[in-house]
Amino acid sequence: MTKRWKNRPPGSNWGDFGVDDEVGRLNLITPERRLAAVSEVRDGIAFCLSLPLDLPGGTVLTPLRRPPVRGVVPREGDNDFVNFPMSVENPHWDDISSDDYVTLFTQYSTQWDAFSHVGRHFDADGDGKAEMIYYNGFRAGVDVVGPKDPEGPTAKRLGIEKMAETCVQGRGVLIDLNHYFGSERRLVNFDDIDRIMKADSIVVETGDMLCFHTGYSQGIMDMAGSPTEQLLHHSYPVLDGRDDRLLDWIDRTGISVLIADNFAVEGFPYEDRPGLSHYHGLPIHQKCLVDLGIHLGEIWYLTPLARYLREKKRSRFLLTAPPLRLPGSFGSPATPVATV
Ligand code: UVW
Repeated sequence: MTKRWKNRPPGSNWGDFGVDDEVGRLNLITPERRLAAVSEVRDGIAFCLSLPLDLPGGTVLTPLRRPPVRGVVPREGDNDFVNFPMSVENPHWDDISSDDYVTLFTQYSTQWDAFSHVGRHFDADGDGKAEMIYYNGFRAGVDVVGPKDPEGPTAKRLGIEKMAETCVQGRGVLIDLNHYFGSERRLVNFDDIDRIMKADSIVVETGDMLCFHTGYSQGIMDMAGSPTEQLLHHSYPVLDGRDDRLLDWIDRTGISVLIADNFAVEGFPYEDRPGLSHYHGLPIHQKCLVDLGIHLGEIWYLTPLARYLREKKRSRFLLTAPPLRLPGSFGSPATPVATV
């Protein structure tokens, strides 16, 4: 394959997993590391780490993403495909059956970000002008195309199906911010995380799938479909993407993916930076999705797992979390499972 870039962003790992790589740090989940993850299963208990996909409810979180709309498939005569008597097709059959369809905003609820979800303006081809690029130098308008493209809208490269094909199974490690910070909105920096990891004896190793529990999704559950602006935008901890030591730590840990139970992992939107003409709106998204090939999981439901782990003085578990194998998609709902 030909290299599609001359310059790679400083601090990025483009090309390190191959010039054509589309799964980034998921390459680090080797068979040996998956076996080590399986050895974390001691009690045989499984946790569903997804919210019901019709939560948070409404469009207060963002008007751009709407709740799922379900419908039923019409069938012969006056019948819908609900409790449909199959004798209509064959008088000898006594079965009944139901089928439905759904219009799903892939990032409305518990979800994964694909690498085609966030890119940036960067001069990768060295012509002196910034172009729009994604992880490993894949290009907007070429590899990720919109509805005006005859094949679009789709990610011809970096679609979420690439992630699904890896199965996304490895060792989960949970850091419990909620235990220390409660429901207070605050930006969590490297020092905060370092302190908590020492207090809770947490070690993160290469290939680990790192989860931050903030309590946000429990807040969503408690509001049962009618969440307030205060809860969704002004409560619970968020990571401080403007802390360079935190960004550096995310890189150095060797984590394969980064997950949180909040909206965007990080504190989006940040305050404006007067005097700067250009800066990242989502620095953790940039570091992870664009520079390092680390998928982000968002709005996961981590509270019951976090409580269990704290009671048992544990932080590790087996995590199985594939997205939908939906070709070309920029993100996907997920129903992750933690086994402890
Ligand atoms: C934001 O929209 C801020 O984050 P994401 O697109 O990853 O959900």
